[in-house]
Amino acid sequence: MEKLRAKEKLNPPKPGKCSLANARRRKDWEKMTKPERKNYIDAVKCMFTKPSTVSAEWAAGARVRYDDFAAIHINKTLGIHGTGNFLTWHRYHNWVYEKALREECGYKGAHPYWNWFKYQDRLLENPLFDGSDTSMGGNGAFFQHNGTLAAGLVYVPSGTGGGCVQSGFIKDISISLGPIRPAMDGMSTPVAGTMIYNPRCLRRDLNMYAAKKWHNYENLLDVVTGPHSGDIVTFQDEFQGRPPDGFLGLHSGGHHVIGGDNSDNYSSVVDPIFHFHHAMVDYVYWLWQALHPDQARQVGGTIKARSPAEGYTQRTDNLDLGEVAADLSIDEALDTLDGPFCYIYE
Ligand SMILES: [Cu+2]
Repeated sequence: MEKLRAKEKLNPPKPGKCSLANARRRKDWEKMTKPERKNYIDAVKCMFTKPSTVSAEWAAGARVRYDDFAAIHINKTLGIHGTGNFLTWHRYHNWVYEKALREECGYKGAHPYWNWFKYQDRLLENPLFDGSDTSMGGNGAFFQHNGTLAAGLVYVPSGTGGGCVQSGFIKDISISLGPIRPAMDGMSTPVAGTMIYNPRCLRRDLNMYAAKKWHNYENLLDVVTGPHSGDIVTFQDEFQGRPPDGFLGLHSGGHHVIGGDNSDNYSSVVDPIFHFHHAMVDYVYWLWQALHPDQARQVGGTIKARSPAEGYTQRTDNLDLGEVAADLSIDEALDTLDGPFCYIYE
């Protein structure tokens, strides 16, 4: 915050432009009032009733507006994970979703985030998952299974759920796309094509083993101020996780804290909790940028997941959201107070 203020003194915002004073403030779900949470939930329900806006040729299985955001993530999966555009692509995707909630579905606030660093050993008490009508739904029904093999490499023991979500508004919602590569044992057969319509309930397996192991302050400090914070490549690699070393880290670990449909790299976005998880990923990136002003605009890493064969990410590369939004260059996505964005975290 101090660094942001200092920066603003050097570059005072022009009238009508984004500044710290008029930026939207993204909050911890727990810090939002109940009417604010209900307003958010109503907007998500609306995304599941309005029709999809993308073409059937591109995403045949997309039925409702929500599916558009799942379809583009599925479509781009191999070019947005383990890559140099991971942080900015998900930042842009998250922001376009937030904008749709506001402009198409009556949401009044900024996108909330899931604070990973609380409730790790009592996930069902987290106001996000407590199953009340101001939560994003609770755990899945108990489903006997032998855990999850994250990224095909890291074993995560089963949680206490695994089946269909039983509480909150999510229990009445039907999801359309996926699974494509579910990593949880016993999950329904993957669909044959990535865009096939496969209506079903949403599954979760809330997992305290994963929450305690990866969502801890040690891992946070390591990437924001510690040994893995020095440059963008070191930061983003550690943040995303190193599955070959058995380390899922803050980002991948979080998908396995939710589990079930979230065990699927491609279609994890079918669970609306995805956007809370990625808002938190963005919060940590934003924090890292504020703490490392000299490295904040660095871009590094590869175009295809951890494979230099197709070259390295450049600031001029476009973040491609297909039919969901216009292209945005990585350069325009580096600052949350610039480009199309105007938000901060609190
Ligand atoms: Cu993703």
